[in-house]
Amino acid sequence: MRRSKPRIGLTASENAAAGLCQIPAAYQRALLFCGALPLLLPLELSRADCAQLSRDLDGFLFSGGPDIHPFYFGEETLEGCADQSQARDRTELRLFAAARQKKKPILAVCRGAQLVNIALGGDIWQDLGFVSRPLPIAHRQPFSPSRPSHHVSLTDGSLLARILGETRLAVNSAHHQAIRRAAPGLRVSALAPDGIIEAVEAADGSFLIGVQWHPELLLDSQPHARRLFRAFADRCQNTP
Ligand SMILES: [Mn+2]
Repeated sequence: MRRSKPRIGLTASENAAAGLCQIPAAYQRALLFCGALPLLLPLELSRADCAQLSRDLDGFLFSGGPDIHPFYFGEETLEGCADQSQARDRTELRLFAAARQKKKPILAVCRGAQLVNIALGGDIWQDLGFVSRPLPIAHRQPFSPSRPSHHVSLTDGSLLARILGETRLAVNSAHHQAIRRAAPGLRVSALAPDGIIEAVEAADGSFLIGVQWHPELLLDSQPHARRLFRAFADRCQNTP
C-alpha cells in the first residue's frame, strides 16, 4: 500500500499593503519535490488552533519574510530594523511552541531561523551594519538568489553536517539580520567566513534545523538543498 505523504504546514507572509497572505512558490515546489504535501497556514491562529495543527500535521516549515519585532528579544527598535508583521510574529511564536511540544520536525528558513532562536530565548542582530566583521560578506547578495554567493562551514558532528555529508557549502544569502547568540537548547551548525551564524539546530538531536540561506531557491543547482528537504520530509514521514 502506498503511504500517504507527510503533511507539512508552511507559514505564510503578510502583505499588509495589498491585504494578501502569500508565499514564494519555491517553498511549495521544494516540499512537493521531496514527496511532502505542503499546506499553507493562515496568518492568524489562536493557541488552540496551533495546538490542533501540531497534532494533525507531520511537520512545519517556518518560511522567510520580514523582520521580527525587537520587543520579542528585549530590545528597542534600532535604525536599520525593517518592516514587520504583528500577526505573523504572534502566530509563528505560538505555532513554534506548540510544534515543539508535540516534538514535530521543524525546518526554518532565514527569518524562520531567527524566529526559532528568539522563541527559545536567543537574540538577533537587527542589522548586520552593527557587526564588526573581518570580511564584508554580502549577505544581501547583489545578484539572483538562485545562485550561491558565499560559503558556510558546517560544525563537525552536527545533525546538519550528518544529513548533508559535507563540511562546506555554497549558499545564497538574502538577509540583513542574523542570529547573534544561539538560544539555550540550540547549537550553531554553520558559520559564514565572517563569523555570522548561518545555521542552528536543536542540541538534543531532535529535528529542528534553522538555516539562514534559502535552500528552496537552490534546489536545481545544489545537491545539498535537495538533501536537506528530503531529510526533512523523511523525518516528517517517520515521526509519530
Ligand atoms: Mn548569509
